[in-house]
Amino acid sequence: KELGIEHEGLEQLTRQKVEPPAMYRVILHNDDYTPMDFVIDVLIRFFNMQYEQASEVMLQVHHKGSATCGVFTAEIAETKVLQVTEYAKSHEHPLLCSMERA
Ligand code: NFA
Repeated sequence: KELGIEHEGLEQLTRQKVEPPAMYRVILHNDDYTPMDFVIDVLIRFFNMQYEQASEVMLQVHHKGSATCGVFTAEIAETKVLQVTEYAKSHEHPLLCSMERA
């Protein structure tokens, strides 16, 4: 129990047959109105980036139309999308954040 072994089936104890979790890219999309500094703030605040990396990703979104901010399991990716969407709306910016299966 202490090692969590009680919860594993005999099959998983005898051979490694556990699928890795599905992963999702979280995408930021360009628009004409959200300030660059705000996008950098979002990347630092919700995607744990340093200023330099946040600036690079922001410019990638600005120039290419979109960019991946990170790759996460479904529950984490959903939370990031909700947090970014809520944060942008609360600051009255149209910044769009979405997720897609990696
Ligand atoms: N295109 C926005 C501007 O010129 C900046 C931006 C970058 C917006 C990345 C959204 C995402 N102010």
